[in-house]
Amino acid sequence: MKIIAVKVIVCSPGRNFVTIKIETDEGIYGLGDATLNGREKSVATYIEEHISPCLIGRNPSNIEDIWQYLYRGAYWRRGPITMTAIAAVDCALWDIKGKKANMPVHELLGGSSRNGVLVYGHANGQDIPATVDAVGRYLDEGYLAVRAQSGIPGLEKVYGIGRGEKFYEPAETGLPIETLWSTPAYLDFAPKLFEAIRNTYGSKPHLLHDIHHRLTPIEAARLGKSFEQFNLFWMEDPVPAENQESLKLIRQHTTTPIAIGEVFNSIWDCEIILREQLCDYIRSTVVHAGGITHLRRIIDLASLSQIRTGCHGATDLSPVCMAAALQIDMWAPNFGIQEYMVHSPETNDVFPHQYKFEKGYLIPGNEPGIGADINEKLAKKYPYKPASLPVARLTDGTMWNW
Ligand code: GCO
Ligand code: MG
Repeated sequence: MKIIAVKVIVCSPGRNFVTIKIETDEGIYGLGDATLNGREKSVATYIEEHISPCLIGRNPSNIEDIWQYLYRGAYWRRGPITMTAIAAVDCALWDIKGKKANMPVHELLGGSSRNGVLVYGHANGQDIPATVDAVGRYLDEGYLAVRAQSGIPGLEKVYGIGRGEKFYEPAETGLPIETLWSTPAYLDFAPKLFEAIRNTYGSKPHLLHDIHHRLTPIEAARLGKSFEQFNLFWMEDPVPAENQESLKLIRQHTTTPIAIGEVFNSIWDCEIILREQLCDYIRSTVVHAGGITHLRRIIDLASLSQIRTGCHGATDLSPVCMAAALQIDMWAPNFGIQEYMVHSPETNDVFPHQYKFEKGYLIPGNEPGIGADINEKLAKKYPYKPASLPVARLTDGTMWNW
């Protein structure tokens, strides 16, 4: 089998997506998500300029060799652009291998370890009562785990609070919008949100919360302690983790579980965290962490420290990424949970897929490959629109982490 074409499809059915389609001389093709929110064109160009020409004529069965070629052969290793581009190729090659073998990818990874993939949905509201109601709607729909984010009094445009309840999308057309952040206001407010949710729905639902890299380690330690009485499933990205050791301090002070890693792009970003058991869930997923081949290595290293998976699954990751992540989730012995934000109807039309939500779980189905496709004709109707993620400043104007 030979690769005869590599297409990069950029489209915007509700938001921007970059998709790679690798075609073979046997008529089988594979798909991979290459979307990096706000930097879509950089990845598209990287693939077109530096990857596509190297793939033509290669045997797509040699996934490992192609991965090593693209990683070692780049000389400039790692980084989100390179690793997203490699991830997309890797995912498309696994898709081809699955289709050729007539098996879903999880069968090739070692078979399924469970019947379905536990997912969490995103509830958000402008204030505590609205967020409590939003959590209730997810529970009514059968979700067993819900992430809750609320507006904070006095702060405009807080992370996680959407225009529509289900289709939260932080990237806005044009240049980055500026948002405000106040750590004291947040630390005072956040425990009250979870107190209200537990008082309304009791102890059973799994509750999650995303801090989105805003705190210092000692602040995160304090928040984790105040969350303990509400038994969170996790607190996510408490600190930016360029400094992996910074999580040690949080661990010494709180038993609130920690999830981290959606912005990591290789095993080297979490090596210390995983070896030293500094988190409980690793958030990396297929598209930003070097594909199925590399994510599997991260997951195996995590398993040595009883760290479980919690793959990123926001709407800026296309259904192609979600389908691939579900293949990993079905296999991973140390699976924890999968994030699941419902895509817009336009996105779902462009990316038909077989996974389905049932009673709190996603069921990936048994189609060969990863189980997602692209309608290229329809994709053409949604041209790329430049959009950026917001930035954040403290109330005195200092630049902060968004
Ligand atoms: C999450 C993430 C997202 C990111 C987004 C950035 O936990 O789902 O934090 O909301 O902000 O994916 O592109
Ligand atoms: Mg997050």
